[in-house]
Amino acid sequence: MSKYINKVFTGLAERNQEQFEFLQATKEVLESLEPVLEQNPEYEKASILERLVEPERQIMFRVLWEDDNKNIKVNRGFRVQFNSAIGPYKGGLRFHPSVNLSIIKFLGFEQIFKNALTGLQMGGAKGGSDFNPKRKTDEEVERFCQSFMTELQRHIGDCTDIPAGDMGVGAREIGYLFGQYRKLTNRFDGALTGKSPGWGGSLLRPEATGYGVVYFAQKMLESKERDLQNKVCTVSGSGNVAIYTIKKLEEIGAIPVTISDTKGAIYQKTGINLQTLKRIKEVERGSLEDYMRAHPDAIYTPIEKYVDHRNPIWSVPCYAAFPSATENELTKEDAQELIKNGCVCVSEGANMPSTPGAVDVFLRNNISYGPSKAANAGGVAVSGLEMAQNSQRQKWDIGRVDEELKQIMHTIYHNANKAAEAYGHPGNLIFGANIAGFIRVADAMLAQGRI
Ligand code: NDP
Ligand code: 2IT
Repeated sequence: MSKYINKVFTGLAERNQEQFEFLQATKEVLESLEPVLEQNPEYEKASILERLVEPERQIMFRVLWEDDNKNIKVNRGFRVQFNSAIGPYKGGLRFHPSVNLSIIKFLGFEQIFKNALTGLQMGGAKGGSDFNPKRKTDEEVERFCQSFMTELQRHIGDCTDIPAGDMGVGAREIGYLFGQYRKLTNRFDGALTGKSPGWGGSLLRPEATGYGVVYFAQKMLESKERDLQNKVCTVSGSGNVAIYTIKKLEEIGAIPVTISDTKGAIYQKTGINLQTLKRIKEVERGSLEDYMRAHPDAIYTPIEKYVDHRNPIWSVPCYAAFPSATENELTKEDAQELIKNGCVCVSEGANMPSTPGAVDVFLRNNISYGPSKAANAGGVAVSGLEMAQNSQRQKWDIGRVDEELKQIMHTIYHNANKAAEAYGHPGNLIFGANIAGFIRVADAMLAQGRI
């Protein structure tokens, strides 16, 4: 770390003690910017780093709702509007009991660079709540979403800030949130993305993150004259990102053999059955224990049986791995195990799923490693396309959206690769993605003055 970067990070760490995820994400980005700052002293002169790590606005609010027994419940709501130099704030909402300011800030910070990489006009933001949608009735989720939006609506808008889904926020939640937004503002506009295609949503938005992760992996492998055809792949998670990663992998002839959730992990040698998975997770909102009833040939390991708390998925020999559950789910030991068993590619669906130790192992072994802010940008990219369709009051056909998504993922790969090379770290896409995203945002900040 250079003296300037070290000073910025030390100050940040002092001001944000205990925000471990936020400091992990900022440290990784700041470290990779050293060669850029050396060659471009104007960034330091304009204190771009100090400005970049401080959110433009952070909103925290009380969310009061009634459960089905008329008990009053109180949750905490968040929206961190991190940076709007290249477009209105944009990023998902996460409903999960683990949500706190550190997690929302790390996700919002990552979103700045991810959104810049898409080439679209979107700033970075993230929000959510520590509300747990699990085992809640539809009516309870509806009341929570209405209360959450009663506050959030004053801070968002199609030219200001455009939230979408993330963990725990899917089509059902976006529906309730949009209904309340429309009622309170008297506007039908594109202030949320991930809407249903029947009322303003884009085709392919549900599939976009998972499809994009696979397109990115294909691009990385193509540069080494490799592909995924007939290759065994491991996937973690079993939500939106995991499901559509698996769907695309099947479509291109790869064999995804694992899934996991908060209760355990499944290994099915012959390949995961997408229909069963979709039924359990999208319709019944159940757990993977139920998967075994339909597929007794699969192997289920409940979380209590994990050895040393390690997910058994990463010990399954595979050609490519797609971590798609949550942050820091893949450790240094998992990474070593993957490499030992012949894995040549990791494309990250979740945000920051690999610990710094795991990333280090991937880089030292020179595998094709697609960091989350590049590899999973397909979701927000199609959100950006949904915004474009809403502004035009038009609906594009699925072929057009898929073609644009593919193009965007390919461009992200090329730009990250080019930046990594230009700044002395050829092949290192974590450097490349951070640098390419940074330059676009930093130049916009410079051009727009001292604000
Ligand atoms: P979902 O809520 O649809 O699914 C999350 C999945 O991960 C569930 O299967 C959940 O299990 C599992 N999970 C969550 N926490 C843990 C944990 N601590 N240990 C093991 N499993 C866990 O979320 P998404 O698929 O949308 O999001 C997954 C990841 O992808 C997140 O990191 C998110 O930020 C990222 N992402 C999402 C995008 C999107 O468009 N949705 C876009 C880009 C990134 P269970 O079913 O038991 O709850
Ligand atoms: O992490 C992410 O990129 C998302 N959850 C998607 C955000 C969006 O605005 O579509």
